[in-house]
Amino acid sequence: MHRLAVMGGGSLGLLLAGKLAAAGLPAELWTRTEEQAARIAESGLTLEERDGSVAVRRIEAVPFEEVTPGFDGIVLIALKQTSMDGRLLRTLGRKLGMNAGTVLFQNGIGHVERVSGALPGRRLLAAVTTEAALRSGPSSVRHTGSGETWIGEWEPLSAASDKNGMADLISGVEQALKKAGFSASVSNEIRERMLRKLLINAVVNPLTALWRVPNGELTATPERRLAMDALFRETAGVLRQNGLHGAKDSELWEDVLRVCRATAANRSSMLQDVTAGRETEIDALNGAVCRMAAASGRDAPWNAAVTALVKAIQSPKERGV
Ligand code: KPL
Repeated sequence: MHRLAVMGGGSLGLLLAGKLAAAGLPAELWTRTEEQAARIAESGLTLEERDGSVAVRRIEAVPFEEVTPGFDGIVLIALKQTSMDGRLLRTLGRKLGMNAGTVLFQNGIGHVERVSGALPGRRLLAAVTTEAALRSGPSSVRHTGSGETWIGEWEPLSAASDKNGMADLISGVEQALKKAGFSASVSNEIRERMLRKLLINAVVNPLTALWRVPNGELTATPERRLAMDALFRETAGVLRQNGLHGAKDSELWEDVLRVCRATAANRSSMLQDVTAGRETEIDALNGAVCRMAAASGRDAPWNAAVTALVKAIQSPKERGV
């Protein structure tokens, strides 16, 4: 069995780590701070399941800087795009051995290229998940919405790639996620999945953050639905020019509504960031849509507006300006 590590002690990272540990898998958690690792070492990781049951799981928690170089297992990276700066990627490059496999769970796009550039020769998978979780403290998390997780190779294998190694990584990740109780499947079209998820996030995240409502309340009034619909149409149009194909607009719209229903009580990751005074992923979501639109010579006024408005929520102090 592969050694497993979850990198990132936010909502998704704690959920993944807690559920892998609950399934008895050999998982450890890499945190960004020493304080969080110490807290989890002391009191365990508290996981509240969908049915309301609560259990404390023991899991080895290690501050990322102290991870022993040469890790050759599978690392599930559950950090926000905003945390994945050049310094962190260089450190990751030193921590991972040449046989390590990496799975990227970030929202948005652009991260796979950046990470693969920083980890030459390592096997890399992208993951898309619609699981929802809420971190209630440094060592506790609530599973607030069950979703689907897809994993897949970013680029089709070249003739020179290690096909066996890649197949082993894919099945190792799929089995571990399933054993942990997630609905996981392998996708041969992970870029399409990422674009579909980007469309969901580009509608749900900024609007929930601006209106300060849980996902289920986005559709509560005709006025909100009007804004959702406008942002959806514009974003879908831009993404269609950038590789999104295969599904009709009505199916994509149904995807958005399904996520709002399935995660009705959940506060989106962007709303959580805004209320905690953290930097948001707006640049990797609606900002990325604006950049794609500009590259194909079109405007994306709704995306530009929500990007500007979300950025303006943060106070100068929080932004370090
Ligand atoms: O991915 C999410 C997020 O909050 O970032 C959704 C699916 C919208 C769940 O809240």
